[in-house]
Amino acid sequence: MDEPGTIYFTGTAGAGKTTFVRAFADWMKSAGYETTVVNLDPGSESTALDPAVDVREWVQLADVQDEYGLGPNGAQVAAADMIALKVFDIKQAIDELKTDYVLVDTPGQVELFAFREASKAIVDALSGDRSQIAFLFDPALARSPSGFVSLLLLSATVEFRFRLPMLNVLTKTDVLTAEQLAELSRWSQDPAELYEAVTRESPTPDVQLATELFRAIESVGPLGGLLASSSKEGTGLEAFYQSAQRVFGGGEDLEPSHTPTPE
Ligand SMILES: Nc1nc2c(ncn2[C@@H]2O[C@H](COP(=O)(O)OP(=O)(O)O)[C@@H](O)[C@H]2O)c(=O)[nH]1
Ligand SMILES: [Mg+2]
Repeated sequence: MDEPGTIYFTGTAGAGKTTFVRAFADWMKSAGYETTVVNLDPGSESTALDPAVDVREWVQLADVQDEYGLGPNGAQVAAADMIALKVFDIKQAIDELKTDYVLVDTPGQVELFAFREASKAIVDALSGDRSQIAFLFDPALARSPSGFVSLLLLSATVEFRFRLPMLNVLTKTDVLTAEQLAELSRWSQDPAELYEAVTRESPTPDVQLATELFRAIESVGPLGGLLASSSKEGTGLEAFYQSAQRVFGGGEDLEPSHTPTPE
């Protein structure tokens, strides 16, 4: 069997990573595909995710805090390094399940995944080249032009750090009006529209900074479009699968491992 394809889900705290991983795993199952859900957050308190492989089996944030007398942030940093030491055990647990797709939920705060050397070591050891990263855009931030640009830059930073294919996903579209959604879609496709919105938002824009940032955004190219989804309403999950599959398989569809559930 080929190495499974692994998707890491990242984005700002509360962007909807854990909820999306669960919704997407359920959609995959109903479509007849097997996935392995992995929790990489040692401090996760979510009961909804139900991961098949859970890093908390090896490293628990509360224990790291107690043992080393650290606060939650210090403990997360220490825990990331401890997880890197356990990565071969984690990989073995994933490999034993032999599924085509591995979905990895990462710690709540994006910087823990994006800026720790340990994360790169973990990604290399778990999945090597058969990896991609889904960067989730929270509408609470993405709704304003400056928030949107900040998320694009953050996504580009993650891409720069990991050098892996990125899928940008807008979550929680159920909280947006149709007009807001259409506007975000235009911003994601047309830098000129976004530039215009940014300069409109701020009465005295720092023109030079905005112009330089836009040049960077255009040339690194994270404006490849934004997949819209709502985990609550179950929308955008099939489109996400198709985009992810294009990256992994060059477009070929997986063979369902069991009969899809009828709608
Ligand atoms: N309305 C709505 N809320 C959502 C959706 N997805 C997640 N949420 C809520 O957003 C909050 C953060 O979600 P969570 O998955 O824990 O985010 P994470 O920190 O990125 O893992 C929770 O209160 C979720 O219930 C969605 O599609 N629609
Ligand atoms: Mg989470």
